[in-house]
Amino acid sequence: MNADAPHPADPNAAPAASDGDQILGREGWHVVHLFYQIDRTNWSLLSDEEQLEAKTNLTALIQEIRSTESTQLLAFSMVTPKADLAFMLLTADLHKANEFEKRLTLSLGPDMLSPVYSYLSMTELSEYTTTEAQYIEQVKAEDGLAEDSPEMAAKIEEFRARMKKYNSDRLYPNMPDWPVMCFYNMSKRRLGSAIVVRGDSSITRELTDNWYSEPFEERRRLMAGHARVGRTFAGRVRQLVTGSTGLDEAEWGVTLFSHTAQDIKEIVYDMRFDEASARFGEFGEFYIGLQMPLDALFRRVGL
Ligand code: 76R
Repeated sequence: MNADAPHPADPNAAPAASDGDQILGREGWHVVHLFYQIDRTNWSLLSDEEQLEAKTNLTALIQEIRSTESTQLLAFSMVTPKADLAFMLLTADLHKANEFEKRLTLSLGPDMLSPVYSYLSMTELSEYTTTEAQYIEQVKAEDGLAEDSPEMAAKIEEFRARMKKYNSDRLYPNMPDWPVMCFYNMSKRRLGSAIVVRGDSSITRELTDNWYSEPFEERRRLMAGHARVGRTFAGRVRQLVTGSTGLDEAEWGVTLFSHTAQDIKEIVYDMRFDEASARFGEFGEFYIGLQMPLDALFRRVGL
């Protein structure tokens, strides 16, 4: 190669284009799940020094991303050959998400990491959380407190603090370092109406399940049932449900963390019986990964 020829783009060089501009949500973070296969042939063609340099590059990039404000990066060794290696990136600015994603893909050199699956979503608040007015009604009914009593004022104060923390945990989650990660996408069924031809040849139109045609109160009731099942896994499963309607293939990304694969299997199984999932749940492919320190991860995936 001509020594004067321009160098191939340094994957770790910061790009100029997005600097200064930011694409932020009104609230919350962008979330990108990235799944890669390692090209074993290309990797084996590198010398020991080149392999070491490539790994040093990737390590430096991961550290840079992890030290970026309002940004988290998790790395996984994937179980089963659907993918070898995966990252989950949470960051405020979509330009940053895009930049980091491109640089991660090139971090070991060209054609070393081939994307096999990816998912773009955003953290979001739930539509169905209890409002202050609902909470007041609940306390009035359950504890018999008057609306203007000091006890009620204290309860409301407590409720506000709890909701503030709860909402902030949903929008700006602190991701756990629990070893087992499960990712899949999910949509709520929307079949609309169907024409049904009866045995006597009469034709009728029957409404079939469509989440988006259900009234809000019904959706809220269903989600409350869903949350009740979820809470039986408190301490065993941590979940982050991120919205992806209009951003990717399905309507949500579901990321679960646990200490054993069995807990994942059990929560997903139990949820299937809950009306919200039984009637309305539609699921994409499941990906299971293991979270571990980088040096162990590199060894595990054969880098
Ligand atoms: O966030 C909350 O705790 C409030 C209640 C709640 C909402 C609004 C909640 C609780 N979820 C909510 C929303 Mn969930 N969740 C899933 C799956 O595999 C399946 O069948 C479903 C995949 C799991 C395993 C899970 C776990 N959840 C949602 C939504 C958005 C629906 C919408 O907005 O229309 C989806 C797609 C979804 C899916 N959920 C919980 C859990 C768990 C463990 C909880 C309890 C959390 C806790 O109280 O600690």
